Amino acid sequence: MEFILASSNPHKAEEFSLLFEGKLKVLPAPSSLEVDETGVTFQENAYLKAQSYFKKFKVPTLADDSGLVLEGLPELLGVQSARFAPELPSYTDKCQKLLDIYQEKGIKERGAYFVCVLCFYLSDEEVYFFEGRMKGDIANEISGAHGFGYDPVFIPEGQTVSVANLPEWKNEFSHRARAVKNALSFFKENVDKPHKKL
Ligand code: ITT
Repeated sequence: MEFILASSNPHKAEEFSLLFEGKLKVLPAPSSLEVDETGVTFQENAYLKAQSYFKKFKVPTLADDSGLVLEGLPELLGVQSARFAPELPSYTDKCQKLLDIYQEKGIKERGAYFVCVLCFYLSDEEVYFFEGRMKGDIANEISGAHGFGYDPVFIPEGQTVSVANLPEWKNEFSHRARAVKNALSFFKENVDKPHKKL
């Protein structure tokens, strides 16, 4: 099976190429599309992205919708994670702004989790979703040079440093890695059985 990746985020493509290595063929899309992410859930937005690329390129498509959910500020990021503080061009500034909001509002609840929903759009009749999560806490300061987005301010459960310091760990246990594992075990289970339609 071969899929194109319905994403314009090069960091996601990089992570997927390690995660799918030799197991599922995921190719870059011929070009990237502007998709209005109007859904209110990660599933809806993953579906909107996968469907738009499928309609345009007419080949099986994989989309990722992901984000960071903050227990103490549930409205702030979530499905809007990519659209937080649009006036700030860099993620270092966005991460700092996030930390400042915790400080200014005196928010003690620093629990958070990343969510990744994958949508495999094989045809209009055959669409599969897989989810992965990574739990942790929002750090007190920015640290680490790996990863992307909010990695420098997220300390995963059981770790003492941000995920931006833990590239190998992230590749094994991130929300994206867990969603990919779920997808791979489903496809392995089903592709080997010819009576099942895929
Ligand atoms: P596409 O929609 O084109 O795939 P995007 O970056 O806009 O790219 P999303 O709408 O799924 O993707 O937004 C996800 C945002 O959540 C992303 O821009 C980051 O800010 C954040 N995010 C997702 N996964 C992350 C990760 O592994 N580490 C850090 N931040 C992450």
